Parts: sequence; structure tokens; C-alpha cells
Amino acid sequence: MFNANLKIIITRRWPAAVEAKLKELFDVQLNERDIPMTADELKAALQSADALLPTVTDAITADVLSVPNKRAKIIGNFGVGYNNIDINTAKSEGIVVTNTPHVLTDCTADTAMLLLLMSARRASEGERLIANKQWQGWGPTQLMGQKVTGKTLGLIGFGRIAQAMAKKAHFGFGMKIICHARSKPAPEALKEFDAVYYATIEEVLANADFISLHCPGGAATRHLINEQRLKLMRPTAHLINTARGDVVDSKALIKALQERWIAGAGLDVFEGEPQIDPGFLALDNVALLPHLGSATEETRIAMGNRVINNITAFFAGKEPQDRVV
Ligand code: 8YV
Repeated sequence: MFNANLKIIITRRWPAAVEAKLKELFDVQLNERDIPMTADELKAALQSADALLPTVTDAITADVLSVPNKRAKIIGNFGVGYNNIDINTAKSEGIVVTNTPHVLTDCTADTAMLLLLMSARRASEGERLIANKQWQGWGPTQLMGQKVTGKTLGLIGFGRIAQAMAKKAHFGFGMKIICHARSKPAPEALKEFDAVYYATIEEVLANADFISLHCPGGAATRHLINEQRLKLMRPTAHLINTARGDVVDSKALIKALQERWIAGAGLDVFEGEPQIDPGFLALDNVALLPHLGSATEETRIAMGNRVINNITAFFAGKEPQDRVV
């Protein structure tokens, strides 16, 4: 039921169906320009709205959250990762934060699998050959990549998205699964994919043909994959990142790809995105996607609906299902 007293600010354009649903429920302010709001605009939004609904492109910093005279009581993040929000300050300022888990699990894992296949089979190089009108015809040694079926996939992190990736890789491509996570997964979770847990990242890096990153972003995982660790990977191995850009030291990865310490990489996320280190653009052995992890119509609508459920519950005095703090 429409409540004119509750003002909601959405920082970016969302799928039309979800915006329409929000408008039926609340007094909604859209960002018609669909460009990320400035820090001052975000502060003003916290002062004028009851709920702010941001995305990964909005830096909800301690400074933004500390603005005086806030009206906002809840931040309903459109995304499962919430490293764009200073959670500690939100908590101390008494602002509830929610995210959108589950609904994007499969699509993000699909993107990881897509990048794994693109990198292994040199798909970006092949497409560039055709797009640049340089293809002279089939050749017995042209663009030979690495076989995926039956190889070993190393997962860093073993949460929902990692497990969805394990399922696709193990049952779809007959891959052996090895993994490392901060805490050892339950034996049943490992058994489902015959997965082997290693106590250190180093062991996973050294024993896999493909490494896929599935840990959260933020200070604790910044540059988790650095020069030293990249050197542990096999020269035929590929690194896949659909998590957060800053989990990987970009400069070290560019060096690793240039000097062929590893065979290739598939990246959906970047340090300081949308800026991309020009070093990546000069490389052949990297597949680059513009943060498409959850970008399907079904998932983006489901993410919006998840946010609606969270704020609706909150305003009804109930606990939102995806409360982070
Ligand atoms: C989103 C993501 O597209 O949910 C996440 O953490 O990285 C992506 O699926 C993005 O975060 C939207 O805010």
C-alpha cells in the first residue's frame, strides 16, 4: 500500500518493473541521469530520504554517513557485496544496512565460468582477430588454448557463488575441485563436489589449473593475490576474478601475464573501476568484462525485489531478511 510519508532515493536507474513497484509503495526519487551521485548528493540524500538504495558505484564512506541531521534509517544496497559501504560507521550511526544475497548466485557463477572458458580457449583473442579483419583462415596451430574438461579448479572462498561455480565445473565439465576459505567448510558441502580443502591459499594456487576468486572485497582481502602468490601458480594456469578488483594486485597480475608466469586471466572486476589499468588493454592473454556478474534481466529484477522486501519489512517494524548491520 502506498505510503506518501516514506521517501526513498534510488541512486541509479533500476529495471523498469522494479522502479514501478517501488513507486506503488513509496514516494520515490529516481536518478534520471543514471550517473553515480557525488558525495554531497549522497549526503543530501541521507538527509532527505527515509531509505537510500545505492549500488556498487556509490561510495557510502564514513564521511558521507557522518553527515548531520540524517533522516535515513536504512540503506538497502542493490548487490550482495557491500564493500562500497563503511559498515562500521553505518552501525555507529544507527543505520541498518541490507544486501541482496542468493538471487545473483547462479548468474555470477555463470560469469566466472564464462571467463574461465574465454581465457582457457583464448576467445577474446579470436574475436579480436575477426573484428580486426585479420583472420586468414583456419590453421592447425592457430590460437591453441587449454582444455577445460577434467582439469582442476581452485576456489578461493567457498561461499554461495563459489559453490555454484563448483557445481557447474564439477558436474558440467568433470573438473576436480580444490579450495581454501577463511574457515573450513562443512564436510557435507565439500563432499557434494568431491572437493578437497587446503589449509592455505598457497597450496590451492600451486595445485590448480584454474583459480577463481570468490571472497568479499575490503581491507582484509586487499591484494590477497599478489606477486608472490601469482608466482606459485602453474605457467599453464588461469586466474578468474568475479569478486572485487582490489582482491588482486593489478600491477602484479599485468607483470605475471606479460612475463607468462601464468597463461591467462579472466576479469569482471577491477581496482578503481571503471578505470582500467592500461596495462591490461595491451595484453592478449586476458579476457575483460565490464562488471557483468549479475547482469541478466531475471537477476537484476530479483535483486530489486529483494531490496523492496528488505525495506518493506524494515518499515513494517520487522527484521529485514538480508540485514548486514
Ligand atoms: C552487482 C556485484 O552488479 O552484487 C554484487 O556484489 O558485484 C554485482 O552483482 C553490483 O554490486 C550492483 O551494485
